[in-house]
Amino acid sequence: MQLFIANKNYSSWSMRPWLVLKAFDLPFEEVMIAFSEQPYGGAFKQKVLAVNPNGKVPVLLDEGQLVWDSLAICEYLAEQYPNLALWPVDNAMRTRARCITAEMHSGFISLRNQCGMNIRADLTALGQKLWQADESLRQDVARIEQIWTARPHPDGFLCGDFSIADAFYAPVVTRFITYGLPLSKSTQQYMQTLSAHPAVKAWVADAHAEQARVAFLEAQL
Ligand SMILES: N[C@@H](CCC(=O)N[C@@H](CS)C(=O)NCC(=O)O)C(=O)O
Repeated sequence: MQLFIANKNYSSWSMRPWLVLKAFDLPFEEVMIAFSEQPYGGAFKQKVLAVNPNGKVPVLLDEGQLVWDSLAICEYLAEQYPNLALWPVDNAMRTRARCITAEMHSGFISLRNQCGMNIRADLTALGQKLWQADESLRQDVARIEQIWTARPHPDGFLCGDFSIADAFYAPVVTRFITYGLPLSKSTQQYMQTLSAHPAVKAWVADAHAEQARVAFLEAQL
């Protein structure tokens, strides 16, 4: 399998299926298509379009089978590897994992728009301003905290063992760190648990090692 992704510092959608592949030790080759200076255009767009007609990453290529969109990729992997618990085994837990993953995939627009992923940056000053000014951001964070607090064990993952659901919330953890948002003790504990997962550590280390600074993805201070 080949997983096409963009810069690890910025590409939150790429992070999600990459974490799933890594966490479950699935065999794959990572193909990085770096963002260009033109917003989602230039050489980046040309290279992505050569693989994926929808022009976005992440995209998975598995022996000629093209799978695009982070959630479809994770569902595909869960089907391809039914013996691995990419989704929780327990029925109720699996349903919850699917619901909170779908909620992340289609929601939290304020958090996503206002606090773009930027693992290397320290944007705590901006985070404080946004927190004061934007009620919809505060509402997004409150809902995420509610979801995270409902995890079965305080020192565990969202639905038991690490699953697709945790992969979907991992970029949120990096955003909460970058923007220094005020968070409950329980939320901080989950952030520590997820940040200590080897797959998350590997992605974050790679993001720090990247050199490219992409102006249009940097916050306008
Ligand atoms: N819903 C898609 C979103 C993918 C997405 O927006 N990817 C960004 C990079 S993080 C991209 O390729 N953007 C290019 C564009 O919007 O033209 C998914 O879940 O994979």
